[in-house]
Amino acid sequence: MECWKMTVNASAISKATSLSTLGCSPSGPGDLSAFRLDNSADMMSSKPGTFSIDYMKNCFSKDGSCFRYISGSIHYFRVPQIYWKDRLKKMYMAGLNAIQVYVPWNYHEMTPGNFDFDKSRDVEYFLSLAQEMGLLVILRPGPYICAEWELGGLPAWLLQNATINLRSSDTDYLAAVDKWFAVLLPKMKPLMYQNGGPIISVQVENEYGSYFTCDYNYLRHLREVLRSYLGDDVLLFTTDGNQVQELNCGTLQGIYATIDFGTTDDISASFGVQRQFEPEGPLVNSEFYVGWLDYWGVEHSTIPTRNVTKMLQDLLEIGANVNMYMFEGGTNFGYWNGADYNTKYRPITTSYDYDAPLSEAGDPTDKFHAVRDVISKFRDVPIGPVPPPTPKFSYGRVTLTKYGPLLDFLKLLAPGAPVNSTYPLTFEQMKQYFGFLLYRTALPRTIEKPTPLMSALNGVHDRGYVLVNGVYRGLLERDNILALNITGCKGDVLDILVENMGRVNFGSCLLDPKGLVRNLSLATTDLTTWAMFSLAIDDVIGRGWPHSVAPAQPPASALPPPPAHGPTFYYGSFDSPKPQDTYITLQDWAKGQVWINGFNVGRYWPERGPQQTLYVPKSFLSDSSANNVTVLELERGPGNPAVIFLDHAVLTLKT
Ligand code: NDJ
Repeated sequence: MECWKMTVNASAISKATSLSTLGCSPSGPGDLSAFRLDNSADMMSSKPGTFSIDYMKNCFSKDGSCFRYISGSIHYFRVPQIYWKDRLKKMYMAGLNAIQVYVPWNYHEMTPGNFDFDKSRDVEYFLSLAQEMGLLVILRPGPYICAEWELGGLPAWLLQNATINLRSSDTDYLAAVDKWFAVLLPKMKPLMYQNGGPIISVQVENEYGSYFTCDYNYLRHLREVLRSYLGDDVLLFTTDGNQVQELNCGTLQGIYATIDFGTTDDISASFGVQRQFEPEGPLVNSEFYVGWLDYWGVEHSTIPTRNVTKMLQDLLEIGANVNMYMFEGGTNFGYWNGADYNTKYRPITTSYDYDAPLSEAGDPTDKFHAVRDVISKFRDVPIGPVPPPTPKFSYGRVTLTKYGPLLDFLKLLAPGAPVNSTYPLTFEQMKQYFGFLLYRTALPRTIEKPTPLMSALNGVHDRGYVLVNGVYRGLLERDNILALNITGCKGDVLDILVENMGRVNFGSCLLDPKGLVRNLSLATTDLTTWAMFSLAIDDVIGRGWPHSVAPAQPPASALPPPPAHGPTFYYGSFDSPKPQDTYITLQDWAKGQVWINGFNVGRYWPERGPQQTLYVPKSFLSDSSANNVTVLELERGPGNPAVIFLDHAVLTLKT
């Protein structure tokens, strides 16, 4: 796999352009009052329903008057639908006048040609709520969005085409993009500001200048498609890092160039770079990092509030437009997290708390109030109480029962015949895009002495749980554990349950197929004659299994002797007559996936951390019947299996 990354040389940028020459205030950066938003100006506007750039006054022009946005990012796909209004209200109360929103293609077109805009995917409803709340919208429809989201928002089914060149003018890729935009953009058109809706501007691609292809024809194509659906008066913009070489490849004539940077960057140098590409027009930091993302195995990221408020104040003082990324992070429910690849595969946690002003569960933090205080110096923040944190409840300890090893339920989980192939097929070739796939073969010879089962070419994407004749032998892990000693007799069944931990969303290694993507060998012998079972675990659990059919755990005497380690299902239940948000924790467990009432809450991995709890919104719970908890533990469950529901999140590494 060819991996290429743009090197970023921060020192290459001259600081010659000082803040005083950058301000977009007609009266100079010292005079902050010039930037106070004055809604009455909108009432007297001479060009109602217009949103454009005033190159003379170095500002956006809304209805004919200078306008500056103070915005925050929120992703509807990471927030339970019942809470959309609550989160938007809190953002409005923080003093924001806009939100910035990605649209993840893969969330809406899970399989080619099947589009889903219902319920949690109802982006039009989300945007109309924003408008109701008095928030404008900066829309980022991709098609690539990055965002620590599975494959940066691109559908994994694109990878069925082995030669596809993502994020380029490759005709196969563009044909798929065009079909998607032909569905999405007509839905966005009535929501454009020019048509009475909240969308003031639309981003083209995402930080395209950091991607190696540097294909202007691709950007040109997107520009034309966006214009053709949304109108020639749509304000298009790009966002890139704050380095010249990034804007070189990421910008295009007719699309306004903006940049992104965080609290450790230099405002003056950064905007100096924007000014090289946009000598006039508003200064825009499209992603001001007020927090940061988390990887499994790395301490929870935090950005100190004082650094955020200091830079926010500086940005607002010079009249810059700013979008805070993220203002509300939310959760990568299910299998939706992305990953980075930077010498090593680094998956993102289920929590996307992001140390944002609103916590993962949408609660105002100290950072929220500090940010609101800064904003209040520049515009009137709405009067009235900020909505309080949503109530949390600690449902306590819930005992689980071991239901049985995954292999015992193969007929149920994989009702169709397995696919046979000499060499292993990937998830994408199997048309299963998420979750778990089972690979089965037979040992080609008797191995008495421990012999390495090897993934010499690092081809287990991303974790493989190995069983011989149903007995768990250990695991292989991408970039980490490439060999596992096993023994067995000729003809013994070798099973490898492969877990997809989320596709790479950033950098040049976007081609990140899952499963056994290279041959496995037993010492030097390549293993062949595979049977592959697509597992519909989520469908089956979504239909109520195993609770719907589960007998109580067999009496202890009838249980087979341990070890019952390896991929195993557990189940249990608890009541919540008055459902409230809660957090589930699985402290003595190793690694796995949790469902509550069929909702895939996400991945747990307490040993790796930092995330120790999973957010369970009250909408996943029932007020009238027992709540079903289902756990798929992949390595080893505890002796006394139980989960604990807490009333607070724990996102820090175990000490
Ligand atoms: O546009 C990107 C956004 O979607 C910019 N970011 C954000 C980080 O949260 C997010 O992905 C970057 N991501 S630069 C790459 C992180 C690599 C360390």
